[in-house]
Amino acid sequence: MKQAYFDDSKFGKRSPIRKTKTSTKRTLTKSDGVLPDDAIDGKVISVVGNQISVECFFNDSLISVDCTAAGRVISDNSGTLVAVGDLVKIIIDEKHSHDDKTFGTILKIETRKTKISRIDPANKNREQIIASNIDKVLIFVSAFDPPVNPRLIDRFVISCMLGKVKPIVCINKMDLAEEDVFIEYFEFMKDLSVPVYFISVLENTGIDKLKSELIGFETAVLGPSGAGKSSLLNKLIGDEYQAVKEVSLSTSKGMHTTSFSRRFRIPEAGFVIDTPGIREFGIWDLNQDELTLFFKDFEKFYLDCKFSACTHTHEPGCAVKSAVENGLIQQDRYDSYMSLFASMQK
Ligand SMILES: Nc1nc2c(ncn2[C@@H]2O[C@H](COP(=O)(O)OP(=O)(O)OP(=O)(O)O)[C@@H](O)[C@H]2O)c(=O)[nH]1
Ligand SMILES: [Mg+2]
Ligand SMILES: [Zn+2]
Repeated sequence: MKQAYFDDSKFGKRSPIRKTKTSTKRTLTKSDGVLPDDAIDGKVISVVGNQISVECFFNDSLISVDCTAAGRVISDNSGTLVAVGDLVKIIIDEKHSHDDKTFGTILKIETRKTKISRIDPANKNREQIIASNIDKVLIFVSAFDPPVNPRLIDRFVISCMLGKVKPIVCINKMDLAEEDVFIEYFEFMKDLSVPVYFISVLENTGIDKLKSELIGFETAVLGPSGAGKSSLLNKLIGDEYQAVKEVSLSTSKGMHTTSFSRRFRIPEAGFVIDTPGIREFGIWDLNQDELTLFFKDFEKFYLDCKFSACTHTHEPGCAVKSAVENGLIQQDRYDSYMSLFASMQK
């Protein structure tokens, strides 16, 4: 009989341990923490409150383990303690496990290689990790109902760059929109090296091209509620997805709205993470002086600004502002810059 345990005495004062119950304070530095011999590697596939589903190999088979975090967890990550995509060390609680369910405890969270995060809407001083260790983020919006929100897309793109993740933009519900207008509008994304796909899940157009961007990669799908994220994943994944949907339906009073993030295997290869609709998206950890670096489409203009430290907000002789006046930069794009600039700390 082995019990999930964690021996505090193995860690010195400078250990990167995060208390999970009594404190959210970080005390994170290097440590030579030793884990129990029977700790195994796993990957977080969903987090619902403090119920964490971890996939791992145990007795030569791939299983899903229902985990909770230990009272103290080793992690040198910032923000949310456990996020979908995290690589973890767990120990299986054999005493309480049975044929149908395996339980376990998370002892350690490995350093996140990439992430997509935002300012926690419930606490502006905290970083909320939406997904970690992903290759790409599919910024998924619809042309209509809900309409495109260019500022939200710009924020997602910047956060991807900060989190070392490749952004891809997808505009769904093109069955309801004029294609030419949208294609022209998103031209500037070329300067940012961000691919843009125009699709209709309903009419099954553009899906194959988009799919080839996802196969073999780990991708988080993010966007506003109702854009059609789950409809797309339903199409890409099929049966496994349906099974989860049935479960969430019974708990959400018949609504189709996704209420928690979950990782799914793409049958051909790779993974996608379905996430709940996002209403607010505040960029974590970016200050005003760095903002222009993320507006690469402004680059060909701002070298000509009169002042080298031009912020492109009020200065005379600003080449960015002239480009906006001459229609070389879209007004929307500039408004996006201004709105972000105003929302940021110096
Ligand atoms: N016209 C049209 N409707 C679509 C298309 N794709 C999805 N829808 C509809 O849009 C609605 C929302 O779809 P969902 O897939 O639940 O949207 P979601 O992005 O997962 O929403 P949340 O889970 O709330 O974040 C559903 O009624 C879909 O049938 C499309 O290509 N065209
Ligand atoms: Mg959904
Ligand atoms: Zn300027």
